[in-house]
Amino acid sequence: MTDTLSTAVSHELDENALLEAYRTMRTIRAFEERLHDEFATGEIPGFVHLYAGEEASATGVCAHLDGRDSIASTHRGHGHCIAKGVDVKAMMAEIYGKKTGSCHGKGGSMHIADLSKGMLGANGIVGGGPPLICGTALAAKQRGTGGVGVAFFGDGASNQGTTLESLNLASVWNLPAIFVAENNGYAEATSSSWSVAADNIADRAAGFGMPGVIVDGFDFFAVHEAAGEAVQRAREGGGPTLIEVKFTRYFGHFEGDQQTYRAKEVAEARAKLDCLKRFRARVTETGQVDAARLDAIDTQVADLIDAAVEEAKAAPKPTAADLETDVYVSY
Ligand SMILES: Cc1ncc(C[n+]2csc(CCOP(=O)(O)OP(=O)(O)O)c2C)c(N)n1
Ligand SMILES: [Mg+2]
Repeated sequence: MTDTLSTAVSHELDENALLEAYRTMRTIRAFEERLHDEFATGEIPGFVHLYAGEEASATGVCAHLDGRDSIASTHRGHGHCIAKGVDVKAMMAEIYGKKTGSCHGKGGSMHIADLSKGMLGANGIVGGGPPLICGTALAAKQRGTGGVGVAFFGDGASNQGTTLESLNLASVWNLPAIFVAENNGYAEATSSSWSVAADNIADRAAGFGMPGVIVDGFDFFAVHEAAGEAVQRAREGGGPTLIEVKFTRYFGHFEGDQQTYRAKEVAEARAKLDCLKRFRARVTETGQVDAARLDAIDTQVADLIDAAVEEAKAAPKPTAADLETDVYVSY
C-alpha cells in the first residue's frame, strides 16, 4: 500500500533538533555551491556530482540514525556523508585528492567513506548500495544491536537488478533496512517518466511485501516523519520500508553537464520549493526558532566551508609510497 505524505507535523522536534537539521541542510548546500564554483577553476580532479536541492532527504533520514546504524550512498554522496556526520574538512580534502582526506586522497568525490561513522561509502556503481545494506542490516539483526541500514539510491538505480534483488531479500529476511529512492527526475539525461515502469517507484514496494511511501522531497518535515516511521518499524523487527523522495537536483548530472535536456524546472524549484527556504519560513512563522539563530548558523557554515577549501588546497598530495598503504583490510 503506498501512502502519500506531503505535509507533516514538526511539533515533535525541539528547538535544538530543528537547529541541527537546519545546520546540516545549510552545510550540504554551502558545500555543494562552493564545489560548483571551485570545480570550474579546474583544480578538482575527477568527476563531481552535486546534491544541492536534495538536502532534505539525507538530513530528514539521518536525523533518526545513531552509531548503531549504517548508510550506503551513491555517486551523488556528499549530502549523505555530511548528514551521517563525516568530517566536512576531511571530505573537502578528499575531493581535492589530498592526503588529509577521508580516504587519504585516494578515493575522491565518488568514494568518500568513513566506516567509523557508519558511512559505507559513496559509490560509483549505480545500484551498488542496496546489497551492502542487506549485509549490514542482516549483521545488525543477527547481533541484536537494534541497528538499521539505509540505502540511498536514485531513480536510475531503482531499475537495477541489484536494487530489486535487495528489496526482495530484505523482505524475505525481514531485515531492519530502509530503502530511500531519491527520485530527482533523471538518470543522467534520461527522464524517470520514461525509464521507470511505474507511476511511482514506491508502488513497487507492494510487489516485495513491504510498505511504500511517497514523500515531497523538498519538505524536510515530510521526509523526517516518513523516515521516523520506517526506522522505528525496522528497529522493532517490523522489516524493511521503501520511501520514494521526489525532488529536483539544482545542478547538472555532473559538473560540466550542459543540461540540454531540461529548462525552467530548476529556477522554479529554487524559487518556490527550496527545502531551506521552506524550513526557515515554517519554523520562524510558528515561532519555534528565532531567525537570528538561523542567520548565525549561515555565517558559521560559510566560515567552515571557507576553512575547508583553504585547508584542502594547502594540504599535501599522497606520495608514491602511499600507493602501498590501504590496500588490504585487517579483520
Ligand atoms: C552500474 C552502472 N551503470 C551505469 C553507470 C553510469 N551512470 C552513472 S550515474 C548514472 C545515472 C544514475 O541516475 P540515478 O540513479 O537517478 O541517480 P542521480 O544521478 O539522478 O542521482 C549512470 C547511468 C554507473 N556508474 N554504474
Ligand atoms: Mg536520478
